[in-house]
Amino acid sequence: MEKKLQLQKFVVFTAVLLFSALSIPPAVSAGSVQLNYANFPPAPTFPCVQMERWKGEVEKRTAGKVSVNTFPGGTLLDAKNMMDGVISGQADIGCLCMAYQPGRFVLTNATSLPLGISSAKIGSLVLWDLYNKYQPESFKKVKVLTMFTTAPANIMSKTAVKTLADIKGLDLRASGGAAQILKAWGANQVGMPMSETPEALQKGVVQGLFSSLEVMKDLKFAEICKYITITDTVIYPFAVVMNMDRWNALPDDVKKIMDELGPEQAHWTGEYMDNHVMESVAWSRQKQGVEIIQLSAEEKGKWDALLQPITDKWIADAKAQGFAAESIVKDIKALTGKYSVR
Ligand code: DTR
Repeated sequence: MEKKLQLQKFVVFTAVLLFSALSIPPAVSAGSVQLNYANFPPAPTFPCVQMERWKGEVEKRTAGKVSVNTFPGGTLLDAKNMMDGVISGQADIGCLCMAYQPGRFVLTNATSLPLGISSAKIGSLVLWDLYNKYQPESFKKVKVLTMFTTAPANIMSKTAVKTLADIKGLDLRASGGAAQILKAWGANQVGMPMSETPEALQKGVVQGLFSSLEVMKDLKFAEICKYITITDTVIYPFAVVMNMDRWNALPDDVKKIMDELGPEQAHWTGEYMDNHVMESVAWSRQKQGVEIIQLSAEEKGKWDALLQPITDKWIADAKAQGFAAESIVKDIKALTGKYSVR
């Protein structure tokens, strides 16, 4: 009798266990595909804002089939390891600033030449078209999910810069193509990724920086740099890349959604960046007492004249490496014209 009861209890117990196991949704119900997305700068900066927007859109459009875990602030991959870290699969997706490896992304970095791209939106559309036209070798090992650019770069400094004499010998942090520009103006260019800049400014390693102005607010540089000199010079190209095996393993409908999102994300990020620069400048003036310096027409003429040889030098160097350098520059100018009149 006792034994029979025990057996009955066992059967009921097993049945309950089986039933509940079958009715519990699988552990990965948040998304059957989980992707890790690495980014190098801190969360409030624009590369991370666009990352969260992309994550939101992908999760929404795939109805939860894909979930994206984001890693801002270099917690998964830092600025200089981004491309190789994605190629080797340390992260599934990574966001990189091409200027940090100028020799690696020669073709797309040509958008950083002083060619008169006046906004992040125009820059992003130009870059996306340029990439698709030339399909550069440097991105062959990854799937490119989107590309976008910053707004034009300006000088943010602790002391006022109104003339070439003021910038002479000034230690300014900048990356990539901007190095040649600052050198041409006589500054002492100090190269480092944006992620290292707050500390360098605080410690006095540099007296300012050259970049797009949204960082005055996002990284609170306005608390240290009380002057902005408007030069509206170069934009910086960025790419969001995905590990090729992870991409190939995605279901076709997910691939389609991500492909459609590519140009849309470029456009969204460009617009976000342009609007955010305006907010940042207004905040810097109103809340931080930052002075905005406009160079006089005569002074600006002198500054621009010093930049003219830079594009010619890029053409000569890129040609020597086998790039269709003249056509690339011609295309950038034509695309800039096309998107500027919209
Ligand atoms: N101008 C480049 C890229 C850049 C501009 N804003 C941000 C914010 C966060 C990271 C990178 C950038 C630069 O100076 O590094």
